[in-house]
Amino acid sequence: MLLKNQHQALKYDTGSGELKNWQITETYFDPETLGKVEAVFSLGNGYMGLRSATEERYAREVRGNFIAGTFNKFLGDKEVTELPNAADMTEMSFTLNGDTFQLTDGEILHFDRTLNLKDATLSRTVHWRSPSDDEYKLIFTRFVSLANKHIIAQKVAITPLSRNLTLKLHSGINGQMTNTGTQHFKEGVLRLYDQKIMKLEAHTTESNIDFAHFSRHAFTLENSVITPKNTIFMDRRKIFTTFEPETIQQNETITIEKISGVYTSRDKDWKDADQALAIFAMTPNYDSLFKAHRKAWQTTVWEQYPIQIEGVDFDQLAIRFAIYHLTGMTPAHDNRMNIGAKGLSGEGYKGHAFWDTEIFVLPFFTTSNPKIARQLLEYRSLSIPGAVRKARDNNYEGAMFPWESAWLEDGEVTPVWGAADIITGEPTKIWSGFIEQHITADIAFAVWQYYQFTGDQDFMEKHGYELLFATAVFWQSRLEKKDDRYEITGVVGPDEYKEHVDNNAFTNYMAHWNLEKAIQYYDLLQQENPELLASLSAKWDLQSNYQKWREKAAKLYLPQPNAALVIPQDDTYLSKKIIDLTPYKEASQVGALFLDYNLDQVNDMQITKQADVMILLYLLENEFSPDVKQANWDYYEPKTLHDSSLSRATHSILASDLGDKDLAYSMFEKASRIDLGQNMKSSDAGIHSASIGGIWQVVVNGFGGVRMLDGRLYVHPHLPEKWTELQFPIYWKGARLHMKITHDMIEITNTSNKDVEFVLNGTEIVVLADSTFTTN
Ligand code: IFM
Repeated sequence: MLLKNQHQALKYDTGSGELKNWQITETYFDPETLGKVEAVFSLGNGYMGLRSATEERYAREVRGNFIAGTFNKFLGDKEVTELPNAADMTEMSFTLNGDTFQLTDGEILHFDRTLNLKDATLSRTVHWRSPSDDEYKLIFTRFVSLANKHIIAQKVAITPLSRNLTLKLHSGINGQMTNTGTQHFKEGVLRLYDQKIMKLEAHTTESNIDFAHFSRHAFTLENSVITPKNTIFMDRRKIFTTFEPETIQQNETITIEKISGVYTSRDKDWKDADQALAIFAMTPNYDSLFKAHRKAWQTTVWEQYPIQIEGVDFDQLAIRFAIYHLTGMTPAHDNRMNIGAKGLSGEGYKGHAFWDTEIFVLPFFTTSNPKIARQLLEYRSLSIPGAVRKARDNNYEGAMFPWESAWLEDGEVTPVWGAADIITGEPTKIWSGFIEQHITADIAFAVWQYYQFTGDQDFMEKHGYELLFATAVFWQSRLEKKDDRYEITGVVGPDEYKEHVDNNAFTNYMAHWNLEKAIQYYDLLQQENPELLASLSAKWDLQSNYQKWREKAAKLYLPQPNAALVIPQDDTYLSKKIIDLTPYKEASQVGALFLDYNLDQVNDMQITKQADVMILLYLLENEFSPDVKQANWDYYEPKTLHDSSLSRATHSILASDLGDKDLAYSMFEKASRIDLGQNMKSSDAGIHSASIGGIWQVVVNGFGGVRMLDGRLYVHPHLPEKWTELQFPIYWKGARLHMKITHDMIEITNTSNKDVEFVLNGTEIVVLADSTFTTN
């Protein structure tokens, strides 16, 4: 059998010509590392995400098909809402002359599996010798349509190479899927229509969402359509058909198409399963579907975000990989839904949205596709009632956004218990849902960032001002008076290795920023839109809040740099024990520290999980001098394990700001390999959405040097030495700019009909409408 050999599992250079830097190929089959490729090669269109499990099944696979926004809660207090694993429509089992096709049996003479980012297709080529010593060539391709979001299309071509083939195909829809054992569906109707279309209906147990799944098959033998003998088979939550075509001659190729569709009562145009069937029945064949799918990727993704990196092929691939997944993970069709921390590529984090969306992913959309950014922010606006309930339940006012979110009205859905404590043997309590509170300010920050980039006044009037005010109402109620100042005690900051800390610098500064912005926009609306202010005041009691904002913001404690210019991460961090972190920094898996210490012990050491003070220095960068940034980098980075995938991208951007190109690039190299790299255990539970958004930020905000500060656009590139050219688009107040940066010049093309002003390398410039500005 072809198993792990000397070379690396993933190859990045299999695309050539038009496909150069568009392909990732898995080079051998390893039944122990299926999860990595299932997630990293997952296919998605924002409506659904399909893990790339193979057609035939294996013991260690984790099949998954997640439909955005279809959350359900299993019975019991210990359960929280999660995104259920919908019925699997991709399973196919093949019996070839009596041998079941299984790569763990017989011998693999050739294997490759490729994700083509350009066309968003997955393909697999296998040359297999069966246990009976017969050879077969099998080619599998599939895609999840971007043009028709309900559709999965699969094609399999089988050629018997050593003798004629008697084929048996068992294929259908399997609704027996679970989320690691939890079954989220009630049984629904099973039916075969016209001897062709299999249907499986299912209903979520608690949220009562109706699902209708359909599959149909078509067979061709050497280009002629054939109709094999078929036998329908039904079981609990399962409908399959066994197909038995006439004998296939040696070296002839039989091609099987399986077209499947899923529709749910969350769809805005859902009527019932019969209507869904009528729509599915009209779906064209694989080739027509593929044509439309390919065009959709070309026109709505690759032409929309034409980012080019010259100099290092892997880096060009990595930014395309990021954009591929940013597209697949984002429910751009529905503002009642958001982005999960693992996108739609796995069960990890239960499909919940975190600050990952606003701080790590949203900047990509705000800058490159503002319409989608607006929808994502509307989700937060629509979930204000849940945030108000969370505030009330905690004796606060305003909108206290949940650390983890699912349904709009849910409020907090963070699970309370997590991984095992190695000392006590008990589950560790997850405090984030109770006291990781900075997310409320992070959302406000993203609203403002969106507004500054887009100038979208309509959004502000309908959603944005309210979000800024409702969050500030929360903060003023959250602050605690201590002598003559206000503090925020007992929180978890971004560094989740420190629990119940007082005055986490990031939290305090962001809360302060939130209050100041609310004051600023209250003043502005008083002048410019008193009617809107009056209606928001009536809802949020803004008049009395405004006075409190002013008084409390002025007295909110903001930890200042000490004599060594280090900003204390919290009140006690700098007095904690320091240990040698070298073994943990060099460990191949994150979290190695917890093999030696439990969280209580880590709480007492100067060990930081991820960017904490460092992300403060990035988001509020013009509040800190370069000296302070450098001193904090030097102090905190050696104490940071980067145990969260969110960490390295922020560090890379800061290193660019500090002028250390090599450090910035080496941090980028590590960030861009979190999912795409050779660690075959990095992504089993799903890809890392924030890290993927972070890759884009490193390229555009770090190396491209694009920033918005105090409402103005700044560009100050720091091109890595190894790159010869970087090109990317950004939108600024409705104008589309295309940046081309080399080591010798910067060229900015304004394709809009309005002039754009900004600060380029410290100099104010204007790029006139429909024109190109070039430096040198
Ligand atoms: O939001 C993050 C958090 O900052 C670190 N732990 C994982 C979460 C989800 O990605």
